Amino acid sequence: MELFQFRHSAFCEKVRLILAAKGQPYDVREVTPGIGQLELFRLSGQRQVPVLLDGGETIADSTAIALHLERRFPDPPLLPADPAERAQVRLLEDWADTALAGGARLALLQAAAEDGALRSALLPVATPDPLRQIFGAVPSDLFSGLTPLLRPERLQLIQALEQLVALLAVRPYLVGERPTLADLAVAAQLYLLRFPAVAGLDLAARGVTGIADQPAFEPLFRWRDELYRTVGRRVEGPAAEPVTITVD
Ligand SMILES: N[C@@H](CCC(=O)N[C@@H](CS)C(=O)NCC(=O)O)C(=O)O
Repeated sequence: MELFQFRHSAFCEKVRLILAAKGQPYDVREVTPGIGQLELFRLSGQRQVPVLLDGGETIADSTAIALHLERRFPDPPLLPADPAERAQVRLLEDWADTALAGGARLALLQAAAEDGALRSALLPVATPDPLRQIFGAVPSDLFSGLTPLLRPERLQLIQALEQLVALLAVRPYLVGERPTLADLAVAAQLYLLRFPAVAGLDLAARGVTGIADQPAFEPLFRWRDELYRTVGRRVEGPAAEPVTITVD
């Protein structure tokens, strides 16, 4: 299988977590933003990552990929057999992919606006060093207009994280006694709030100030790190060189 991805995309991380949980090997194809996406469009009929190539099949969208992998590799199951639990998992996955994803993305945008080093660490792998330095050095006040806009979303995000902490204080996983797609979808979005070790040396353990370093959220990130160990999501080798996709 081949995964077309952006390295620091939470939706791509969701697919990488699912592939790890299923114990399936895959190759990573790092898509160059812009030009690579045009070619991705020719390949998949849309321009977003993740896209999974599996034999002759091209699957776009992390949920479609999750369902495909669940059918093809049913063991271990990431969707419970019990219909009510399964429904809970699907609802939580959808919440993670929408509300949580939106809040986490905005919070990271705000953090990157305030922190040049974080900004340059997040650039695509292909970015040449001089450009990376310039991007990191852009004065923070150029971005400061963002801050007031983000306040309600940030409050909503903090409240959601508090609910997750409360849930996970009394149970090992969000639904049932073993990891499900709900856990992986939530953990994938937490990637943006505090980067796990797999994000690489420049980013590991950094994240959104006020969340990544907030003691109240420590149990949530510990749960996330433990989940990575449980499903076997490990640090990959050196970051894949970006590939410009060619489609015949
Ligand atoms: N619903 C999609 C969302 C995928 C998505 O938002 N991908 C982003 C990266 S995190 C993307 O490709 N953005 C580039 C663009 O929209 O042009 C999924 O679950 O896979």
